Amino acid sequence: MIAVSFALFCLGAFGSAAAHHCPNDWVAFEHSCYVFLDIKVPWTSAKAFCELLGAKMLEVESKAENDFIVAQMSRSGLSRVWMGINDLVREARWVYNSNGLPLKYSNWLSAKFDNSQAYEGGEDCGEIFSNGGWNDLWCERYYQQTTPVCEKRPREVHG
Ligand SMILES: [Ca+2]
Ligand SMILES: [Ca+2]
Repeated sequence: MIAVSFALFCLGAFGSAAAHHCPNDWVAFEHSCYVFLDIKVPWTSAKAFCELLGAKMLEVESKAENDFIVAQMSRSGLSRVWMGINDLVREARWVYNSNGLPLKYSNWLSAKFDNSQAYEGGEDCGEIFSNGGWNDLWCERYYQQTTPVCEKRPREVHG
C-alpha cells in the first residue's frame, strides 16, 4: 500500500512538473495559458481585463497557435476575438502589446486588412475571425462581436 501510494505520488509529482499549471478555466497550449472571456468590450477594456487577471492579451506568434485559438473559438462558439497587437504608434507597423516588437506571424485577410478610415483615423487593433483570418478593427468601435482572450505563462512549480 505504501509502495503504491509512493508510486502514485511520484507519478503525480512527475506528471505535474511536466504539465502546464494553468488556473481553472484557463486552457494550456505550448508555453502559455489562455482564457476566453465571454464579454463584448472595446480593445482597450479587453486589455485592462487581461491585466486585472495578471495576463496580457492574446499574442499569436505561430500558425500552430492560430490554429489552437480557432479550435477553441469553435468549441466556445465565439465568432471574433481580440488580440494584443496594434499599429497605434505608427500606421502599418504592427507590434505586440507586450514588447512593442514586430509580429512573428500574421494571417491578415486581404479583403479586411484595410485600415478603414471611417473612425479613429483608421483601424489600429487586431482581431481573429472564426476562420482564422485576421482583421484590423477600430479599437473602440464595432467591437460588439469581439471578445477578449488573455494569455499568461503557466505558474512555475517548485519542488
Ligand atoms: Ca492601422
Ligand atoms: Ca479592417
